[in-house]
This record gives sequence, C-alpha cells and structure tokens, in this order.
Amino acid sequence: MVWLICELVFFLKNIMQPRRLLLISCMQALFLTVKLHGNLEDTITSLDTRLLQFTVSALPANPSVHIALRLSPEYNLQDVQGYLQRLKTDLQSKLSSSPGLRPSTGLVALYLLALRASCEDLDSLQEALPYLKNKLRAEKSHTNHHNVPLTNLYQYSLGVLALCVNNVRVDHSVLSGLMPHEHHHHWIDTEAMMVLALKCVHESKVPNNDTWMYSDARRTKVQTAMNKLIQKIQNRQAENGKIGNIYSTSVALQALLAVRDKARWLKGKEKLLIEAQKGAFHNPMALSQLLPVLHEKTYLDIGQMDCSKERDGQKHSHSVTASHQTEPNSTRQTGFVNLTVRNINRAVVYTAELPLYQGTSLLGVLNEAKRNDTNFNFETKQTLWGPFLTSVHHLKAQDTARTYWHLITGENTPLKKGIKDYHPQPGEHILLQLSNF
Ligand code: B12
Repeated sequence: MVWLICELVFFLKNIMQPRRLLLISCMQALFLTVKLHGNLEDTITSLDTRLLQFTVSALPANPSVHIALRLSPEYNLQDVQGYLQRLKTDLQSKLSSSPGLRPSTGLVALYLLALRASCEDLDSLQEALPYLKNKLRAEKSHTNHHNVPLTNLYQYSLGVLALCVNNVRVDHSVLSGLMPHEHHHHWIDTEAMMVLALKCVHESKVPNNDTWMYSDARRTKVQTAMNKLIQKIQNRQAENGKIGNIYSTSVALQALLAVRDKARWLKGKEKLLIEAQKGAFHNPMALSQLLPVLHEKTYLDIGQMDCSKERDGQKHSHSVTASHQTEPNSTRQTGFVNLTVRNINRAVVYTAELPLYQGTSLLGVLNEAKRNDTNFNFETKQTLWGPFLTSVHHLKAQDTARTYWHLITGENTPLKKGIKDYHPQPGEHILLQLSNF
C-alpha cells in the first residue's frame, strides 16, 4: 500500500512540478489517514478480545455479550459454543423458576436474539417464544390501562424485535404500542430500540415466500412512526458525533445504520472510538452495545445470519484467560466524599462526610457509610449492567410505584454510570435522590 502511494507521488511530482507542495501535503494527509485507520482497527480488535474475556470470567452468562460476539467478524460459532450452552441452560432454568423470578420481557428477548444469532432452531425456543408473546400482551394491556408498559418501552421494543427476527408474527395490538405519542419523551436508547423493532417489522416477509408479512396499511403506519423517531435521533446528534450521552450513542447508531444514514453513523463511530480508547466501555454491557456498531452491524443482521458455513469451518485459535477485576482494596485515603440522601419529597434523611480511598467506586463509598453508621443501610439488585441501587436508608424504590434511586453529582448532574462503575473524586458531593421515572 505504502509502496503504491510512493510510486504515485513520484509519478505525479514529475508531471506536475508547480503543484508539488500542495501534492506533498495531500500525500501526508493520506499517510496520516492510513496510519489512523490502522490504529482504529487495532482498537476494535482489542475491544473484541476484551469482550471474549467476559465469557471466561466469573460473571453470569450475558445474552447481550453473546449477540455482540456473534455480530463480530472475529469469532465463529465454535469460539462461542460453550457460552451458548451456558445461555441455553440459564434460560431454561429461569423459565422454569417460580413466577416472581421468571425473566422480564427484555431479558427473555435478549436470550431469543442471542439464540437466533447462533442459528438455534425454533425447537429449542419452544417454551420461550410463547412466554415472550404473553409477556408482550401483558405489557400492552398495562399500557392500555396505565399509559406505560409494565417494564419499559425499551424492553417492549426488544420483545417485538426478538419475535420479528425469529420470523414470528407480532399481534397488531402489540405493534400499536410502538407508535410514538407526540407528547411522550423517551430515552434516546429507547427511541433507537423502537426504530430497530419497527424497521424489522416493516421489512418482514413470510418465510419461504416473497410476500410481506404485514399489510400495506400496517407497513405505512410503521414507516411513519419510524420516520418520526429517526428524525428525532438525527436532530439530537451533536457536532462531536454524540447522540445523547456516549452510551446511548451506541444504540442510536444502530438505528441510523438501520436506515442507512452512513454519514451520521461514521461521525458517531469516530466519537465512540475516541471514548473507547479513553476506557469509557469497561462495563461488559456497555461494550456489548458498542461493538456491533463499530463493526457496522445492527440487531437486524441477526435475522440474516447463516451459520451453515461456520459449522464446517476450522476452529479459530482464540485462547482467553479469565482476568479478575476486583475493587482495589486500597488503604490510601485520597480525601472525602459528601454523601446526601433525600426522600421522594426532597427532604434530607441522611448526610455524611466519608473517607475516600484510592480507586474506590461509589459502591465502596456506600459500604464505608454502612461501616461508619450502623443505622445506614442500602440494598442492590443484580442486573446485566451491574448492581442497581434499590434501597437506601430503609427507603425502597419500587418499579410498581415507578420510583428509583437517582444518582446525582454536584448540584444536579445525573451520573452516567452505576454505583460499581462510578469512581467519585475527592471533595465530590454525591446525592442519592428517590425519584419518579
Ligand atoms: C429503562 C432504564 C432505566 C429505568 C429502569 C427501570 C424501569 N423499570 O424501567 C430507570 C429510570 C430506573 C433507570 C435508572 C438508571 N439508569 Co438506566 N436505563 C434504562 C434503559 C433505557 C433500559 C434498561 C433495560 O430495561 N434493559 C433491558 C433489560 C433486559 O436489561 P436489565 O439489565 O435486566 O434491565 C434492568 C437494568 O438495566 C436496570 N437499570 C436501568 N438502568 C441502569 C443503570 C445501571 C448503571 C444499572 C446497574 C442498572 C440499570 O433496570 C432495568 C429494568 O429492571 C437503559 C438503556 C440501555 N442502553 O440499556 C438505561 C441505562 C442502562 N441507564 C443508565 C443509567 C446511567 C442509569 C442511572 C445510573 C441514572 C442515574 N444517574 O441515576 C440509574 C440507575 C441508578 C441506580 N438506582 O442504580 C445508563 C447506563 C450507562 C452505564 N455505562 O452504566 C443507560 C445505558 C442509559 C444511558 N444511555 O446512559 N434506567
């Protein structure tokens, strides 16, 4: 490649002496681009490797990680066979657990997407598909009565998408729950997931037949809803490429790719790579949502996956070893953090100045508060993103009451990461505010 460019420079220099300077700077720019591109490819490869490492870590198997691995050109089916088996066993045991412990709409949808991404046939999904269909009906009926789904619209969209990529027809009434209301404000991530679900429905064909799965009237409605959402996403792209925050940008870029808006996708991808190089995507879930768009892939590609060639292929020699990431147990104090807890009426129920040790996360600070004051307590729930704060100082947040513990820094800046991933700075003021969502 470099040799070719040099030959070209030499040739052009001889025939275009007067423009020599301009030409040389053009060539320098070209060299720089080639070099930069090389660096970016290296970054993506090392992110892929890190994702594969999660499959051998002590963490529970995560369907979102599996999806990202399957959408990466780096790995084939054999590389992820063991992880796939774990996912199948986990799904089976979750589905047969007691009603309160059964998987949410979004979780079962992610499992179904992960299994489809490995071309698992419908037989192994026998129980899961009707389960998801029922979940979606329950979500819709809740929306009819309360204007919001049981879980959230992000999970609702994942559910529709999972049925759709598995070639299962979605009830009209469920589909109508994806039509956006003008006055509703959603997270960017949610709008992007809605676009993916709608796009899948719009493009759906009856299997082994060249006819559309949905009527022309239905497809037109779906297209109109999708256009509105995509326009909102496009309008939200900042000059630096971000759409919302850096984490919503990953999902938003999938929506842009789905409607072939390559220019905005490229702009966003550059920003994501810069942030990835700075270490913004350590969380397995964040990394699993990032990698597909870096590989120019969306969840819609799952439906087109053909594993037959891979099954006969040679096994790659990817060997990964588990890297244990535990919280550094440092005793070096770097300063203090001010922690304030406010109830739903914004009344302060707890405040303390707590020592901050090197490398400690907000979770570590909360543990410190517990050690310092036997009256203080907090509880968490394990989720795909890590520990989700559910109760502080004996005040419980409840999905049914649509309350949650909002993490805030300074006066009013919401944290972009959870309690385990966020590392406060010395002198920082952290506010835990019981809020409505
Ligand atoms: C809906 C949603 C919420 C809802 C969830 C409740 C509900 N019933 O709907 C509410 C409003 C409560 C919420 C809160 C927060 N969220 Co939120 N949330 C989402 C969203 C849009 C969908 C999550 C989902 O349903 N996933 C599907 C199911 C299958 O996965 P799941 O793991 O089982 O889902 C549960 C967890 O994800 C959990 N959850 C939701 N948000 C977060 C954030 C963190 C850090 C953790 C550990 C768990 C968690 O609630 C889900 C439902 O039970 C995602 C978008 C995304 N790109 O994923 C953001 C997202 C996960 N949230 C995010 C953030 C930052 C938060 C907050 C920390 C914001 C804040 N400053 O307080 C808080 C969590 C604080 C806490 N108490 O620990 C970020 C996480 C980024 C990161 N690198 O960690 C995301 C990616 C949005 C974004 N683009 O910034 N969230």
